Amino acid sequence: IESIDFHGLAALRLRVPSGASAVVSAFGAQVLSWTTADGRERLFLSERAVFDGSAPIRGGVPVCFPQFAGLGPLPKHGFARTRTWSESGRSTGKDYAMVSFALEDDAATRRLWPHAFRAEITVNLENNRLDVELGVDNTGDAPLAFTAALHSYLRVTEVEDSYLEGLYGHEYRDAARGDRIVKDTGTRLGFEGETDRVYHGVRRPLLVNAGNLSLGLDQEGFPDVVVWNPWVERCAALADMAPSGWRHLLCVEAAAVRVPVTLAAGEGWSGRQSLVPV
Ligand code: TA6
Repeated sequence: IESIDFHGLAALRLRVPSGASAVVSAFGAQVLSWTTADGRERLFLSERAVFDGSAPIRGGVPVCFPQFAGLGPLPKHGFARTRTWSESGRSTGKDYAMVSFALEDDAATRRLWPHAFRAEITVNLENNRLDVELGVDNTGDAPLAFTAALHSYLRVTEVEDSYLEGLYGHEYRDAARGDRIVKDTGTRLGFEGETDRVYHGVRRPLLVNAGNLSLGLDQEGFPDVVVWNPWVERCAALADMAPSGWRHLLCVEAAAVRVPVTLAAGEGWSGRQSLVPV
């Protein structure tokens, strides 16, 4: 584990013996790169991403907390992705490298969200997998509720040639089509236009079929899966995306969206997303 400067941001680079590596910035506690042992970058990071702290970083694994999207009064996707977190632990072993970053409430977070909390992101890199875990503790004396997501931007060669498998039979809320509730009846989900869905109650592992960038995904604690691609027009409207950026990303997010997580005073919760090359 070494400290590096990543586009002007303080970050840590994790390496393991297989040659796999990952970069995590303190800003947002965000994984910004994950290269597998075969030398392939597996995460999408926009070539126009902003790294000066004035905006969330477009790509990698942004942490959405304590609010997913615009589902409440907070800034979109909450404040965790635009705050600088503090390193709270690191360890390495024969075949893993792990770092944690923590964020606690302060005057600025309490102005937006009147709760005492401690959130922690733990990134564990192994020879052939990456695990990202979000832990949240209610450190106050009243209950709190939040929604959250690990908004992973997976790199794909061509999204139009990619498929997502494992969502058959699940219900989803289709945010790209008026928030309709739909039941998925296809064995694999292909991409032919703007896609913005929240799948509920997903307990099976998923497979992103993307040629030599294919990945298995698994999650624990997070009940929902969000699938997002902005496609041509929405991508063009995003200042921090190149016009063709949409082609090379597929967001598959481990999320707690439909039912907010409620924590009594002193209670904790955690959710994890695991990415495994196949
Ligand atoms: O996770 C999907 C989503 O909520 C979409 O609706 C889309 O807006 C995306 O996140 C990106 O949001 P951002 O604020 O990062 O532009």
